Amino acid sequence: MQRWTGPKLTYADVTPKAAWLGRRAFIAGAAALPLATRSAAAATLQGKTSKWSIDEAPTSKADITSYNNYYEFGFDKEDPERYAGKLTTKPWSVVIDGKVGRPGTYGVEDLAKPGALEERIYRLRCVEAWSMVIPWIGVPLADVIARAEPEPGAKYVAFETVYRPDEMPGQRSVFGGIDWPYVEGLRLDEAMHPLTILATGLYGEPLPNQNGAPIRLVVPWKYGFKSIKSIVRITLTEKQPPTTWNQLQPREYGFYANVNPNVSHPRWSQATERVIGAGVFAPRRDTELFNGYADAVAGLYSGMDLRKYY
Ligand SMILES: Nc1nc2c(c(=O)[nH]1)N[C@H]1C(S)=C(S)[C@@H](COP(=O)(O)O)O[C@H]1N2
Ligand SMILES: [Mo]
Repeated sequence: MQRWTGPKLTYADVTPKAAWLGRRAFIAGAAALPLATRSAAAATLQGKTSKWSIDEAPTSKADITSYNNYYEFGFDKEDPERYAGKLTTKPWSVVIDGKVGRPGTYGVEDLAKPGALEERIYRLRCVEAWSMVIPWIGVPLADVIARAEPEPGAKYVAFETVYRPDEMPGQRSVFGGIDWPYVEGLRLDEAMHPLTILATGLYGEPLPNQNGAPIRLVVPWKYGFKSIKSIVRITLTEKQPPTTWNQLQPREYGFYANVNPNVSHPRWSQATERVIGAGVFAPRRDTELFNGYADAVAGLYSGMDLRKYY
């Protein structure tokens, strides 16, 4: 059996689950286990390695799946893990419509075909000033959009999360003032950028519900709230679509939401971030412009005032 497809080993390929507790545990655990045991723990969702992955140790699977923002299941970080199990994710389809030549309804397996999956190890920076490194499995959004054949008038892409108040307690709550379903959007060129993916897995397994199963957006150079979970509709539009956090607090959350250490949130600095899993005594990390992806994406915003278009 082929255990990896590229020259670079991936964490999902070689890391036994028992050792998914951080880098030191990984090194000690992996070295202590025979090769057969390691391959027995191999991924159930294989993704080809990608040049877009960063070379940083991922946050532990335990932290990635227990410290979440998914307001449909509650406002506390532990709520999504506790309550998201109720969400039915099979079958699941995604409508692609709007300014496209080939609108349609697609199953998740069709949008993210097993043979097309890639592993993308990305930094995730939440607007709340904490960060993780997550080994996603997914496909470039550009490929999905190209199949739908965008029309010349298409300038933006709107995304919508499932609306299912019977399975999502947060959608039954009037607190917080969110107008469900959660919606997000990108400019078409941002959506077509090779870093932008639709993820269906992490750590070599299908996405846990709390992380946005069965399919969610990941845009690593933007604050985490842009990376909308459990998507049921993707619509190409001519006008900039409304987005949930911008509608709720337009002064605090913009449409662009590019990670930027120089533009503070009105209520806190964005200059540094707390690294989840690094321990209570670890220093905060300096936040990087575009979350460290400036070389790849700064060109999308040339000539734009990033203070105005926050
Ligand atoms: N539908 C939906 N998508 C969402 C959210 C949400 O509350 N609802 N939270 C966002 C925020 S604020 C962040 S930081 C990321 C967190 O993703 P993770 O829990 O997989 O780390 O999901 C984003 N996507
Ligand atoms: Mo976030």
